[in-house]
Amino acid sequence: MKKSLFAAEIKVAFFSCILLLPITAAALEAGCPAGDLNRDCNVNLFDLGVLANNWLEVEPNLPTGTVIVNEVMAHSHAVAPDWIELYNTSGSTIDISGWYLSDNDDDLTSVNAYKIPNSTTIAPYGYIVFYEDTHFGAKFKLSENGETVYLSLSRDGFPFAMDDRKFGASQANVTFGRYVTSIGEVKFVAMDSNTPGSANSYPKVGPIVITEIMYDPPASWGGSDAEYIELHNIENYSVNLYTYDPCVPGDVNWAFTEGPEFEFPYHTSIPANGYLIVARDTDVFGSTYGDVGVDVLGPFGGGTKLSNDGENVEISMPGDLEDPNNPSGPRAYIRIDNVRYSDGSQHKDFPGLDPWPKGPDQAEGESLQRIYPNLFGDDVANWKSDDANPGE
Ligand SMILES: [Ca+2]
Ligand SMILES: [Ca+2]
Ligand SMILES: [Ca+2]
Ligand SMILES: [Ca+2]
Repeated sequence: MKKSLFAAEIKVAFFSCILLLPITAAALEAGCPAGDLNRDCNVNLFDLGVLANNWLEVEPNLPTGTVIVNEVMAHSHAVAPDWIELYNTSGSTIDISGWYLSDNDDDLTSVNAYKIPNSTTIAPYGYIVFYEDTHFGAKFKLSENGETVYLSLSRDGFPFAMDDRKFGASQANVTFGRYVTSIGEVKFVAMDSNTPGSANSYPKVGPIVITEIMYDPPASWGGSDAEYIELHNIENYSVNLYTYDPCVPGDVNWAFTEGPEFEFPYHTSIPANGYLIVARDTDVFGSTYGDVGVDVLGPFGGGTKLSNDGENVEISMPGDLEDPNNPSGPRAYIRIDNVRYSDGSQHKDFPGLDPWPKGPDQAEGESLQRIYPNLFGDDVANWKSDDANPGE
């Protein structure tokens, strides 16, 4: 009831204030759409909430994003609680008494939202951690298969979302945390170590990383049939691209969960510090590049190709079945590595200048190559264009 009243009231506000949209400098800098007021690069109900907040000139008059969801543990050890870390991005102490944590955007501030106790403040540039067992667990629990955490407050019965962070399925005892790339993109990714109450660690990298993407091979090589992805094991031990699930017979395979369709065949592994190629067409790969000295798997499924504009390529390991009693039903996958590459000319995604190298997009035999396998992969600063070198 309150929600529909809220929406109707906001609509009036939206149309009467349409010329006064307070587009934030941060949103423009980040290349987010006009109308994105809470810096999440989406235009949705939360932005209307921000607009209403500005229009009504009610408390708290705190810009959204001042206090943020900074790190989340959603898959703790059996006896340890899950937790949510908040960070105060400002130089002022902020009173968050009566604010809410929730995992449901239909219920930001009511029955299943956790209300932060009175006299709760966060110091300038400080952290605060809320635990499942002593704080929010009676209201909601975090899913190890991934979901969204919302930080909100309520004014006059209306919810205002201050920040939200979506995260994927998590490995046991691995947190998701906020990480800002070289060009200012905010990522919420698996962390190398857990840091409740302090600055986040570097992202978790490996054991398997994407090191080369040949997305636009020359026509004389076979065009898209000569596409491939190179994977690299950065560890000093062999890594199996399959896992055992007690709920199903046999093993469950790793797969590309974004990009070309491909599930790794039975008992694939990558040797210590070794490489593996996944080719769109293994015959064309062999005739084009010869024997590269490492295993070459393929083809991509369903006729899929690597986009010549750019896309997200993501390799994942199997997580839990959504329903343990239905072994053939849907399953969560845990991201191991990904890169959202571009071809250097997608100005719609990168207003001004697309920073990705143009070389791989020229169909002249260059590919996109990771510079440092041990550093975070989903950042343009870690990629260059160079002559194809599959298998090394
Ligand atoms: Ca932290
Ligand atoms: Ca292509
Ligand atoms: Ca292109
Ligand atoms: Ca290579």
